[in-house]
Amino acid sequence: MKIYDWHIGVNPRRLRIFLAEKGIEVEYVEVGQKDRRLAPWYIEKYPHALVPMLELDDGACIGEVRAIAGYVEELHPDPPLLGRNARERAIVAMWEQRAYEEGLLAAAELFRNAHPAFIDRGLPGSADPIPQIPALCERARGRLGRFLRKFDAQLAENEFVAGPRWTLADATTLCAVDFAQRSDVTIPPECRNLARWHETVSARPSATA
Ligand SMILES: N[C@@H](CCC(=O)N[C@@H](CS)C(=O)NCC(=O)O)C(=O)O
Repeated sequence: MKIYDWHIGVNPRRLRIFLAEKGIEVEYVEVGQKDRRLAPWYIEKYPHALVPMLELDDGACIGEVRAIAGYVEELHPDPPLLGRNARERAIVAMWEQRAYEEGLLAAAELFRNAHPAFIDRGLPGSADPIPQIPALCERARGRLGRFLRKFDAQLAENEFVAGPRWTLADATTLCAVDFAQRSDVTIPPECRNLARWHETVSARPSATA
């Protein structure tokens, strides 16, 4: 099995962090180009035109970080990174989805509607040109502010995002916070719980995967 990767992409990083925490070594194939586009041969092979993508030895192509993580967790249950029982799995899924929708997608909205390299690629995964909408940047900043404060409150009560153990929800939240920083949205000084958590998870070897 191999993973099609884009070293600068936030979702590929989300998966690499998860796999590093699992302690699994996988073959990576870089499909990003210098012009910040995916290689044409990859888009032909995988018309969803998104990374990361896991290709199994039988040729099946599995996209979406959550789907790939679920597949890996089933084959390699230790350490459990999606929850150890039904209750924990529900809580991890809930916070992971919030981190994705409220954090990572908001950071992507800000980045993609502002960066000159994405002038006609306001959304990923489409062969059709999608113009940027600069007005979305302001809305995205508001979304990110609410995300950072919500997760700060959650981390006041919990060591990690979904409870006492590191899970995929931490990988997604870390990627969202770091991605927001690329657009100069930083952790507000009053969000001390989030800052404490960010320092801890950033120091884990997986953070540089
Ligand atoms: N929902 C997908 C999101 C994947 C995604 O948006 N990937 C971005 C990189 S972070 C991408 O492939 N972009 C291609 C492009 O911008 O052309 C997942 O969870 O894997």
